Amino acid sequence: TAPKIKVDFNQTTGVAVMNMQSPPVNSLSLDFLTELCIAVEKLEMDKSCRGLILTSSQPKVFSAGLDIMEMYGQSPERCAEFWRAVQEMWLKLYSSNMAVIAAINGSSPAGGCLMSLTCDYRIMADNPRYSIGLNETQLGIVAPFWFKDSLVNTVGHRHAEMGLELGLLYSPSEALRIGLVDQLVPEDQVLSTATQTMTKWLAIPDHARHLSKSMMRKPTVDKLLSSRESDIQNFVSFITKDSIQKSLRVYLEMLKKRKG
Ligand code: CO8
Repeated sequence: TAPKIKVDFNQTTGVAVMNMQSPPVNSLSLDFLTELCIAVEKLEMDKSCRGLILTSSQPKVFSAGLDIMEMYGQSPERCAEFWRAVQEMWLKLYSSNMAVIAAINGSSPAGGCLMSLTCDYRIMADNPRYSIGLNETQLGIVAPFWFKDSLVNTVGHRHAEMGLELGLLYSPSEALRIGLVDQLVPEDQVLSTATQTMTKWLAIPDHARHLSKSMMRKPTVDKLLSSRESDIQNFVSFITKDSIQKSLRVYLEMLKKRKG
């Protein structure tokens, strides 16, 4: 099968661009997450790689979030394996020593938003058709505490509370206003702006930036590290409930109907 992640590493600048290229919408399947984690780990171990830009090769979509088919009609064992991979993706990106910039060139709901939240800086295409947010409640599911923590750490308690309860998907300008993204640029400048911005982040001595990042993020990371297994159990028992499976089915049908 075709690779779902394409990495372009520029030796001269020390910056890697990670393109998500899993049609149609870069949904985060177990295979996708496994590939992504391996790619991040490789770059993390390469001391010459100091910056990472996350972006999408798919038109109009950064990432549609977790692959709903991984949560629908699957065995508890498979759900547990999937959830561990979601945790691993978050842990790797959120605690990366690299400067990580999200070049959000399309919609970024739920898990796509989570992935953006792990980055140090977010640049989004200024296209009102795109949206970003943790919309889990709209699917009848609930974002776990570390999704919530990532959001609180970025937009503060009040916007996180309202956004999570209502499952809000924000337009780029609303996202900028609440600080969910840091900058809006025309669609064709997202990647070039990310590259320019990276220069500024890499001008800071690595050790000082690492320690500052770690100081800000370690308590959030440690919280998940110390409760990984119970978080998996919570997910599995929640997602395999008949009522939740029914909500997911209704949502999937809505997605298909809305089409065309
Ligand atoms: N998973 C699986 N398939 C998906 C997903 C997804 N997340 N998103 C879209 N698809 C499928 C569609 O069903 C469609 O399939 P088909 O071609 O067979 O009909 C295909 O991808 C293309 O989708 P669209 O036609 O909708 O493409 P558009 O370009 O019009 O729109 C969007 C792109 C905006 C990304 C749109 O597809 C969308 O809104 N998708 C749903 C996004 C979403 O709500 N994701 C939430 C996933 S849940 C999550 O990430 C966190 C869960 C936390 C766990 C909670 C603990 C219990």
